[in-house]
Amino acid sequence: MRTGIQEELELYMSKSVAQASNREIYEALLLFVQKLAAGKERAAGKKKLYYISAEFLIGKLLSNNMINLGIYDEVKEMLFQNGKDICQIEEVEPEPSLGNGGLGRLAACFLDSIATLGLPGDGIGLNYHLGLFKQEFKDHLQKELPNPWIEKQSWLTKTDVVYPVSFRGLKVNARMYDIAVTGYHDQTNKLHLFDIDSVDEGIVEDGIHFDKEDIAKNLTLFLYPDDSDEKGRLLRIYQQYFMVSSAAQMILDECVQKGSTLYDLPDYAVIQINDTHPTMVIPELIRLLVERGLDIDEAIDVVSRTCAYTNHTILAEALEKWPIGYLKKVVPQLVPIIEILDDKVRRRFSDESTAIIDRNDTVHMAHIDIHYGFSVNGVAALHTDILKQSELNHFYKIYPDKFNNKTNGITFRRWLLHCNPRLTALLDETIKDEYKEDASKLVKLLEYKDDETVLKRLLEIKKENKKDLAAYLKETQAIEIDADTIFDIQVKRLHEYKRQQLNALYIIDKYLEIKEGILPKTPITAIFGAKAAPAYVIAKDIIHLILCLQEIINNDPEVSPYLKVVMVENYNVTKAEKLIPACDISEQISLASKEASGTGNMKFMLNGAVTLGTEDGANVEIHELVGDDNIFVFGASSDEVIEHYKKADYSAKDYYKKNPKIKAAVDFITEKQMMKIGCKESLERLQKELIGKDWFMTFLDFDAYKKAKDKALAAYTDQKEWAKKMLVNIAEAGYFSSDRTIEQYNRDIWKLTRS
Ligand code: 26Q
Repeated sequence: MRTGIQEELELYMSKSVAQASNREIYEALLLFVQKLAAGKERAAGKKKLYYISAEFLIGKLLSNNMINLGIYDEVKEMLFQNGKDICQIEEVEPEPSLGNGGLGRLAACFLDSIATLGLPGDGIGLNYHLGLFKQEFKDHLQKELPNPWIEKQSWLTKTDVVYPVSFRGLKVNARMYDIAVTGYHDQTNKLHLFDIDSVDEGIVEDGIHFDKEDIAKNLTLFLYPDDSDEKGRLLRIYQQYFMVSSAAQMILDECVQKGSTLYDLPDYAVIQINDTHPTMVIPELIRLLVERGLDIDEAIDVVSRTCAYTNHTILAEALEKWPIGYLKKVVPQLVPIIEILDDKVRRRFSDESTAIIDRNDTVHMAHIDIHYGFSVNGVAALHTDILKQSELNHFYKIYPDKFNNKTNGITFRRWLLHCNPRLTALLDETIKDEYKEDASKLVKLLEYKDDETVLKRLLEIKKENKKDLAAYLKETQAIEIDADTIFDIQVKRLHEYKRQQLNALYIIDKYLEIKEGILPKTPITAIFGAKAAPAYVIAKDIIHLILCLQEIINNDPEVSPYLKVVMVENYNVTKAEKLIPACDISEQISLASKEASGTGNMKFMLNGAVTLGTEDGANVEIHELVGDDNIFVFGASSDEVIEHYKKADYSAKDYYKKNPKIKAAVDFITEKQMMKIGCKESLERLQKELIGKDWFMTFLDFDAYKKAKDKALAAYTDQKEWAKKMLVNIAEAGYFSSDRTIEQYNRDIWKLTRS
């Protein structure tokens, strides 16, 4: 059949598909998909959700949109008939890098599910021109480069909607750009990204350096530029206020247009505040409502019934606190309002720890959200419990009813249908395609637990995916790996609490064992992918360590047949889509109590990897679902860890002295062969940090990690039993669909009616 799609594309391109270049086809498809999405119904209703987030890590959109619009298979076939490969056309699309990691990716999964469920809800964020930096490796070090992603033809639609935003001594215009968010099947929503016309990419010099004070030119240039100095932190406040002031104006406009008197704002709008980054929307809305005639108490009451807050971290250093002086410098108009909010809190509660402005004149953003929002949620059961019982216990005592849990989820459209077509096909054949609408139906796969053919197919699919990944890594990084080895993967942002260093120490230990003649039964390929914040010195040292290990181990002919190390460059959503379907062992080894949820853990599980993890974040819920036989858990519990911090009784040095394996691995970091290729300063600093501090207790779990990992590696040799573990993981992953998460947000917090 010569489809309508082909005709339309050829009209756009003025040439036949067969003769067009991949880029021409990509651009024509983009126009076609945009037109199709524009024709879809917008989810509507009296009340609407506004999901405000400084990050939306949406990934490439072409294939995802085509899947959601139901034309992917048809387009793929049509291209194939014309001698074109859809995968190569996907390669043309740049990935928008509008997020750091989990929090941004979660926002993107949520938009997909909100549209899919037909709920009226839009995303609001910023249009960073150069996004998060692009990572390159040079001399075994991370180098940061700008990552331009906006091309002449892109998914962004420029609108005529413009709002004035005032800073101290500077007034700018915020222009709204829109990206259509297609749901699976018929509904679409929008992602609104605000920007200013005067941004100038020309001010970037030498990597990602630029003049941090030239706000008119740099405001939406990068995602969270370096906040290690005051100028960077001030720029962050400029960005945040720019985002929320535009958002607040837009929300009020839309609500008034729909008939709101503003006194009834909560009937028209619910605002989900994604971590504390958009917190200033609370005082900004109050300010605007007062400007429009409400008295301050009414305004505070209305806003408090409109805003809800999601917490994504318990790490003290990630909880935003700003000196009031910063706010006076950038947004003096908010300061009197924040002072009133603080005053009201102080009148009601004598407990200093719940104040908004503390004794040092520092504003605690989360405290604004908790006092002046109607809901506070954590992102996994354990995380919410820790918030209630320790981290935010003082608030929980005041507002027990505000606290609730919403365990994170992922969209199966991207993280199964799109990234793993082979597994999708097997599921379609076995359990039929009901699971695409209702992820809980995946459990039907359990009926095939003893079906030899299905188990064999699962292993074959994994092998094919591993071969694809091996080919990709050979092409992109000239690294050769073997699909017959175990693919053990840890991909996520580099942070000490995530403990990539624990994995690296294990690798050193294994290297030393192999050198002694103790050989693993199945060879191991240890794969990492991680970006480190540009100013996070120890994180960059850990990347350096892994890159040095990669060079030494892969070039050692005695060791490399049994062990290889790969550090994937510039880990991002696109690379995740290639890595995750090819994984055997999913490394989720954060120090218990520190990883709020994790969402990579869910993506790996869904694609048939077996988790090696601590009882942290959503790993706990994965464990409960799959049972002891289908996961490898290890390490200190969150209670034990919290107790260690309380008593301050963990001493890395004691472990180093008493445990010969730990000592040998840590000593290796600065041994001759490492120093020969590595940077002395960096390796010594890391070693010293580990022995002298090790704030995230790497050594505490070393023995348990080694034992659990060796057990997992041994289990892999029984392929049939392993395939059963894969099957149970896939079957039980339904719970982690973001459709379930969004249903729960809507049931308990948003209360939107479906159109
Ligand atoms: C804070 C202050 C100053 C500068 C930057 C920041 C900052 C920036 C980004 C703080 C936090 C973030 C991002 C946090 C994040 O990604 N959190 C992750 O959220 C996921 C979704 O809920 C969870 O699954 C992860 O466990 C959590 O780490």
